Amino acid sequence: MTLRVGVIGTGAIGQEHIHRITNKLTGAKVVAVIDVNKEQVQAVAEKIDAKIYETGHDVIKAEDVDAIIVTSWGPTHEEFVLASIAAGKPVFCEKPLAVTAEGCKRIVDAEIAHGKKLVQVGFMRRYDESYRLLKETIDNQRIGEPLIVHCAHRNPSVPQGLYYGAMPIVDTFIHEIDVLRWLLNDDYVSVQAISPRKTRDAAEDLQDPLMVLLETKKGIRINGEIFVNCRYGYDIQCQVVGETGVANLPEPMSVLMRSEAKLSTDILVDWKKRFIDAFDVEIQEWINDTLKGEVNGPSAWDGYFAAVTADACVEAMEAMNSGKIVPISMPECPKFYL
Ligand code: NAI
Ligand code: NAD
Ligand code: ISE
Repeated sequence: MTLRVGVIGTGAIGQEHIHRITNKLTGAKVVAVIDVNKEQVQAVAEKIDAKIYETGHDVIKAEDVDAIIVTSWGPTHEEFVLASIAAGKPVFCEKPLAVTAEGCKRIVDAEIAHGKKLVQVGFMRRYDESYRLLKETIDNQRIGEPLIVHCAHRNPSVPQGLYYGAMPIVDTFIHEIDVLRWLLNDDYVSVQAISPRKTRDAAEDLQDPLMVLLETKKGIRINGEIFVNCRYGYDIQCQVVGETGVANLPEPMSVLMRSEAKLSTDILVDWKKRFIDAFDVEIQEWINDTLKGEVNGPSAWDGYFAAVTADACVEAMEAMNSGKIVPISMPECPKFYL
């Protein structure tokens, strides 16, 4: 059986997912697309022979669409995920699940009321081989109990005018928020934020770089750096300091060169390439699970947890350098998601 997929939002990542479903993965076909940018969606639809709809809601309602992928702009996610649940259709939603914790909670409540899991969130780092190796190292106690995590999320640049305010947290650091909770098998209890000297390349309305200090239930301290105009590359770093050793996230594979009096390796510059294999595994597993009527990837609850943490990080960011420690508290995870 082939899963007939409708994609809402054919921008950068929408096109990436359509390409992988059409050319690399098995078991699914993109039959419906929609984007508010009509020229762009037209060009995408022609390449894959998919039908173009007027709105995201028309895609969700279409009888020949079995499952939905939401890759539109973040603030539209909640509306399309809620409509997919109302239609009883499985939905894969890129991060963030919704732009506020309240929005995520509405999705959690709707899914529980529906009575069956339908929602998966695009936290693809859990599918990345290097993060999986790091998790195995921690789970097998090869560095004892983890005590400290140093991590960095660096982008070469961000689009001027389109990336501002709280986006370093809600759009970028949200990946660390999810993956570190999974990696450490722990939950967060508090956060504070610090602004280092600002780079000259950052827009006026953006604190870049930014540092957040998270504390977990087990007392692990996480020192997170978000630097989205670092210029030199797309660089994701994670170092876990344990009782008996230190474990580092493996670097992406690159040829070790001896040339022009230098010993060097390349650094990637594009997020699409850094996590290309993780995205493939993530979407293939989503297709396979959806065909079986299951959801096994990051859930709406994970999306909600990330959003509650992100909200606290934003509150801490707004009180930057004041020493304010913002508590992070979550209700008990409902049985539905255990
Ligand atoms: P983008 O701006 O390239 O694409 C978004 C598309 O959504 C645009 O084409 C826009 O016209 C369309 N759109 C917006 N509102 C719409 C609506 N109401 N109905 C239909 N189409 C609508 O953005 P990009 O980079 O593709 O990001 C999209 C989402 O994917 C974001 O939520 C982002 O956070 C997430 N993302 C996830 C990544 C990951 O690493 N998992 C990487 C990049 C993006
Ligand atoms: P993008 O701006 O390139 O694409 C978004 C598209 O959504 C645009 O084409 C826009 O026209 C369309 N759109 C906006 N509102 C719409 C609506 N109401 N109906 C239909 N289409 C609509 O952005 P992107 O980089 O592709 O990011 C999209 C989402 O994917 C974001 O939520 C982003 O956070 C997420 N993302 C995740 C990762 C990741 O690493 N997992 C990477 C990139 C983006
Ligand atoms: C983007 O939306 C992503 O999800 C990328 O993974 C991240 O590195 C980037 O900062 C975000 O804007």
